[in-house]
Amino acid sequence: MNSPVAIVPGCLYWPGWLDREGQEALAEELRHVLAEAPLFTPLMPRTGKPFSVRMSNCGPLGWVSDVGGYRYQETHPETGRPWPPFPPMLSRAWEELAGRAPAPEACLINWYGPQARMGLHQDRDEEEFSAPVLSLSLGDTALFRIGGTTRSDPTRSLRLASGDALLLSGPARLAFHGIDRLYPGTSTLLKQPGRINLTLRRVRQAGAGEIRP
Ligand code: MD3
Ligand code: FE
Repeated sequence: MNSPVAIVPGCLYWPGWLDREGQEALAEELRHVLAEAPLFTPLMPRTGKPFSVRMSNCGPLGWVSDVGGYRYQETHPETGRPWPPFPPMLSRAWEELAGRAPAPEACLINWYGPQARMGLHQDRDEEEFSAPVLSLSLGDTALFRIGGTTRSDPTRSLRLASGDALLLSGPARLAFHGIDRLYPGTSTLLKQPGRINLTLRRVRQAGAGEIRP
């Protein structure tokens, strides 16, 4: 599995966690997920301004955003259907990298076109912050930035390339982070220019029987 690199406390990084063959297999699994749960354009709460990133989800719960707010829900906001199950490679990735944590309940799929970005934010719509978040990147390289738990804390930047894995736990779980830019043309994996980021998350608090010793 290779030793991870610590980026900031609680943020572990596995460059090239998936080789090209693994990336292709995961991209193929995602094509099936996205056929069932098409990408949608989330809107900012209150203002209704569209995100530059398009999104979908798989697993029991999915993260959505519209004028009414941010939330996790069991169905796709446009089709009304339940989210498709986690494809096998995502369950295995959690098993391998997040180990003892309770099972994930949501995987947010972010699709970035060449001009898309994601402003500095915290992920705090979950009820469970003691479980880690696991991120996998596919396609073009992106410039990722992570700081501390206050917006004005100093930040570190990292290029996330296709096949890279990142695990956020402990003090990094509530760190401000974002994507400043893409480097178009840095990967030939996807059939169109752009990038996919997958984030596996625990949403609800785990029951007593679910925490592995
Ligand atoms: C640090 N995604 O989906 S992945 C997100 O590349 C998100 O699409 C970015 O931020 C992307 O919320 C960054 C790395 C990441 C994901 C979740 C985190 C870093 C995180 C949650 C807490 C702290
Ligand atoms: Fe985030």
